[in-house]
Amino acid sequence: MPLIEDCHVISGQAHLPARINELLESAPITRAVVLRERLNVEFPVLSDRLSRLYGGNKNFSDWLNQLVIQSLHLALARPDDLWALDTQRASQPNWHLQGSLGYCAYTDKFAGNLSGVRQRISHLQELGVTYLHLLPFLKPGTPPNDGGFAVASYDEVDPALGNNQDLQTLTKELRAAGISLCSDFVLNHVSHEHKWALKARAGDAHYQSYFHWAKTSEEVAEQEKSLIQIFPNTAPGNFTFIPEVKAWAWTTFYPYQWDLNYTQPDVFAEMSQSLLQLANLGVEAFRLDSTGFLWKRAGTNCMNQPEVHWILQALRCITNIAAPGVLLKAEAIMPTQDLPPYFGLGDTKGAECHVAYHSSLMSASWVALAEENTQIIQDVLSHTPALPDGCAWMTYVRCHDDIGWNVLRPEMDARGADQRARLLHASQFFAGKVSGSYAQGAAFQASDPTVVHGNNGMAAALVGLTSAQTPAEQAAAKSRLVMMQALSLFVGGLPLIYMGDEWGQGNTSAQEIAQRQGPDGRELHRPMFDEHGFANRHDASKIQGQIYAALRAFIQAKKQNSSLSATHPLSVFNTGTSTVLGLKRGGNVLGLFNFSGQPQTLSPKPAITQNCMTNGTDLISGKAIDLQGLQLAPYSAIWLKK
Ligand code: OTU
Repeated sequence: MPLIEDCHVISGQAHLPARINELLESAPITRAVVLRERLNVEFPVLSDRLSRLYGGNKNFSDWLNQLVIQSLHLALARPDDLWALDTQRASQPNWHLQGSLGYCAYTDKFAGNLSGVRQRISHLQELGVTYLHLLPFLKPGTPPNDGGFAVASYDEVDPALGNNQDLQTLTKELRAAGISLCSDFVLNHVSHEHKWALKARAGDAHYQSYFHWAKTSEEVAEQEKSLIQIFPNTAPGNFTFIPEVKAWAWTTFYPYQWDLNYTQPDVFAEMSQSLLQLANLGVEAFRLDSTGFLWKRAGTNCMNQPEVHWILQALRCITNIAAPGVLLKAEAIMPTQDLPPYFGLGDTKGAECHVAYHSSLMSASWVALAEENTQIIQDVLSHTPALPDGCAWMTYVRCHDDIGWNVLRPEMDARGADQRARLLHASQFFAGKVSGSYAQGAAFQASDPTVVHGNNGMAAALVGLTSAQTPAEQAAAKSRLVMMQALSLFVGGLPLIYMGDEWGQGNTSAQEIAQRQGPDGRELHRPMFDEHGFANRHDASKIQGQIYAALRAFIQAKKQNSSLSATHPLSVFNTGTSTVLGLKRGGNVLGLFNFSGQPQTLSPKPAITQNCMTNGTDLISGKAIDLQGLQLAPYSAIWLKK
């Protein structure tokens, strides 16, 4: 693809349009010099990606220049401390990979409001958190609003949680404590109460072009043929009739979430500027919600289209220009093979997101637990490539969404036509519908009992902690929970712990769910943070204290041993039995994860010696370990170093 005409790179210097040069000449010299350096690198790439998307529009060059100028104004307005952070991070591309730990919470359920979160900073520090993802805190539409994922204004904090000043104060305090704040950036859709949607509804043709419309029911039916359903029970279909417009708005998620039309360049321009404004309030990371859906192409499932990657790469260029310390995280809940492009690997090569959720690994670890067999994890890892410098997987055991099973279809299909039944089994297992199941979760969005979709429930409920009747059952549940977390910690560049999982909080009570707006099954794992359970976290006689201590030991081991860092390559270690997953980090660290409820003895010598690691020191107990004949307790995780 050609670069646009007015941008040539002459001996390492991008030739910048006159208006951009004028702005830089009038800017304070120290910032102007740095911005010019950044533009030298980023402007050619930005021009290229945006010309692929919008180059056919007649005012493209003016539009592009305007976008860059607005971004430069925001770069010039960037507070000094954030500007300094940008500079520091630019020289350390792996800054977010050193001993990182994420934590994810709802502001209201965790701490009341944004100011309340400040009172929790010591709790986060005690756990070792370096990255805090607060679920949507921008002004949402009137409930139901999909837990805030229907945003009515990207420029203001939800008044129920505070104001922009509170956000700025919080980000500063977190930063001083070594914690980066991550905000959701819901860029696929807006609330039907967002001003663009209101104007579109009122007949404004410009704002109507911000959305996708189907004019007839036949057109809707035709499109639906190739689309999937995200919420088949609570929001069937992908279109919603808007009487004022006499057309159907494209609504992939809930009817009140209108998908944005990224063929309209103003949508890209407005969203990218909102992101930079939030970055200037101190938000250090953005979770780019539902990125897979950003581009529609008739006749396809409208997921992961190449244009999605041009959009994200252009966004990366803009942050690299105006806020390079900011981290972009792709929330693309997609099969393993579709994930590498979000890091800029594959056909759509180019710098893209720094982090992406490894949802396949998450779902696979739950299937493995239900099956007491780790084959599916090994299959997923074999499709997981090494990442470019500065990139990391976000690993996790649970989050605010359901565990989606369909991301594992490709791995199952590759094993045989009958293998998808394993996903149905896992789903029923975690819904507590299989005999012998200890789980107290629930199926999500599956009206037909033979169709698998997702499962809800807090980790503690899924591993059997809340159903445990005896000390032995409780101990087994605790081991399952800690092992699952130890796996996430071992694999992740940026492992994420979901609110309450650090001490084993259970599901939201039925009573509490009944009081909430909207019939969404995911409320099951969105409880109010339980102060009583939390207060037991240092009490070794209580299960909460035991979980917390065991988890912290792994967190500390990871922080203290740089050889566990995700900058070292990960490979599968053949343990000789598929009930025990073996993973190697670099050349001298090994993780063993026994997914079976039975003790396992590692015996087959050839498998172990082939792996060139026969002994080591247990990173938790400090004891010397010989792999030959090693006894692994049920559901145990062992990390050892040669
Ligand atoms: C994301 O999720 C959010 O995490 C959900 O909480 C929102 O409901 C949704 O977007 C809409 O904003 O498809 O690729 O439970 O995994 O909806 C992103 C289903 C998504 C989620 C799915 C999801």
